[in-house]
Amino acid sequence: MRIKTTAATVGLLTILMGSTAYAADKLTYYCSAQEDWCQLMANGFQDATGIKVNMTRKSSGETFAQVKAEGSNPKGDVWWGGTGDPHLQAAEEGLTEAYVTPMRGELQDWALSQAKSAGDRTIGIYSGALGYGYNTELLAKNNLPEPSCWKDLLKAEYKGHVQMANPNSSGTAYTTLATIVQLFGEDEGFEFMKGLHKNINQYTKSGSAPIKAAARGESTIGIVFMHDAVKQAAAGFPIKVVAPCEGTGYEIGSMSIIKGARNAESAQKFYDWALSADAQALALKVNAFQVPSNKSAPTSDKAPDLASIKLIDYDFAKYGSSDERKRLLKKWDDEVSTLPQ
Ligand code: S7P
Repeated sequence: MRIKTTAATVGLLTILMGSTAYAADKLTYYCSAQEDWCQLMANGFQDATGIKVNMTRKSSGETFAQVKAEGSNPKGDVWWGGTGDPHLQAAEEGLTEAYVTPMRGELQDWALSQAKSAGDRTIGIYSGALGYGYNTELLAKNNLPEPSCWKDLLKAEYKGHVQMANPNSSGTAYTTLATIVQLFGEDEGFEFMKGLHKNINQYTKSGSAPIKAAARGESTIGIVFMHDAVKQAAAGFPIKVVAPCEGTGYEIGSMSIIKGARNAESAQKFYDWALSADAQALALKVNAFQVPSNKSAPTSDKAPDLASIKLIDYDFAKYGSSDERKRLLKKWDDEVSTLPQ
């Protein structure tokens, strides 16, 4: 058969070829780490590949909700950063795509075990321990004792001085809730959350906001990942970082390709690049002090030393499961957040 070349067919071919090339050259990237790191990763990938990146930053729980809401008409291609639990939930709910990266040989075991428990629908990109930080000047000004344990935060003298995020929107705060339940058991853990509620001045949307408020002197104590508190101290704010004496939980910050991604090829390229030592080295440019998952990526001596922190054996499979995350969040909503302060 001979195709008659007309201006119309040439036009159509140009549009089709153009749109194919264009589809391979862009990436819609959802990011749940700190804004400055998200932006640096977007620019770094764009510079390394020429692929145009459109980035949106939201907290972990919020991004999960967005990916779920868009499930029947996905708009995002890759979700990078944020705590692992909502990534695991997304994997279980079939919202993300399995992908076996050729970068596996360069990664820490904990990054691979995250992938294994999700049937390769997610993977670990960094790790970090939960704790809290406080403003040393405000503490002294208010004649408050130095806290060093989780249970210290329940003391009546800290009323109105403690800030944490809302566990529905924030992966950091969900990690806090799951950590307290694992440390003290569910009944005592919820009693702890109720006691803590009396001292909370605000539940923020974003997980790192409480330590930024402490750094600015707007609040005294912020429950956050320790690396987020170190970042404020490294910026020169009077923040002391605490690894709670009873022990603490930790995160495996994760990355997932969104099911039905319109730019699947770009998403896989981003995934492989983000696991490289060079891409992970970018973290230090923005004082992101998590432990990188690539064994050759550099770390800072300012970063919390996970080996010297009493870490619990955080049950990622259980607390990242859809039923358990929904159940705990509903219980916190019903039994804690509604209590008077
Ligand atoms: O990049 C810092 C960090 O703490 O942010 C992530 C966090 O989940 C995002 O904030 P939300 O708590 O608001 O979800 C962590 O994964 C990461 O370590």
